Amino acid sequence: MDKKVLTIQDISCFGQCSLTVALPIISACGIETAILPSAVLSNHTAFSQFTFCDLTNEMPKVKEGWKEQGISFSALYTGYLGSAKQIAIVKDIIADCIEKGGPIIVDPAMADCGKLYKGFNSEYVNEMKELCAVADIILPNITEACFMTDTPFKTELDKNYVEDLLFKLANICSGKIVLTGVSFNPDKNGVAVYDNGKINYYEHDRVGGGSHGTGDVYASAFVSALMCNKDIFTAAKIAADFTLLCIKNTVNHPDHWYGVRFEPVLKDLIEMINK
Ligand code: PXL
Repeated sequence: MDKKVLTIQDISCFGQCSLTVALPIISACGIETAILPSAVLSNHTAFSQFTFCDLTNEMPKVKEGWKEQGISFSALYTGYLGSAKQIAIVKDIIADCIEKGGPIIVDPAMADCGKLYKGFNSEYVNEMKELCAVADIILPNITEACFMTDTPFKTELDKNYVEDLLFKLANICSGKIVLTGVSFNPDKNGVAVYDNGKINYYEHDRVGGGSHGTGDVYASAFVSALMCNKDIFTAAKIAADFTLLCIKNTVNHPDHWYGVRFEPVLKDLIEMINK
């Protein structure tokens, strides 16, 4: 049977993040993608204003409907969740709708640049740690890793700091870790992959001064590559190369500050995955 991924995150109607990024990217890579929206926003929360319709109460009804009809998925990928209460609901979905052994991939999308996104607090961080505990793979950025491990956030990183973060995360989550935004030099960016006590790094050029929505593009490309049978380090590397291509395709468009122009380079992702 074909693989089916379920992704749970918000719909920001405008702004190229969460589901409006995950659905096109994973589908374009040939993987059937089902969605469960956690909230509907007019646009993401980096804009000065946004509407927010919380779908927490709808989610258990959707899950029950799927359970009754025997609908299940081969993998789960979660991103931005609308409330701390949703984390318990996601755990029920894992129990009832994800096939045994299907990878649970959690992007604890809640913070960046040393700060939590608007609307999140320490209760949400604690609940997110609980979700990471049941994940097979987590994809935090440095800020999220700091919040989850009570580590002071730093902008200048060294290997000791990164490895300390990874070992602390490994105490919270029994799975593998792909830590993003690992940069030891202002001209470079990269990822560190923790797998059973071993750490591997992938470094690439840094372009531009930071873009919105790249965490979601990264996680979606990672899930796509993983579902196409790439190993975790190769998937992490492909996702980094694709995200960099998206950033290169956006830096000369200052009006496009809210997300990255990923659509014209989707074909490059498909090529990298099929190589
Ligand atoms: O890209 C992460 C993200 C997802 N969803 C919403 C957001 C953000 C980041 O700001 O606000 C609603």
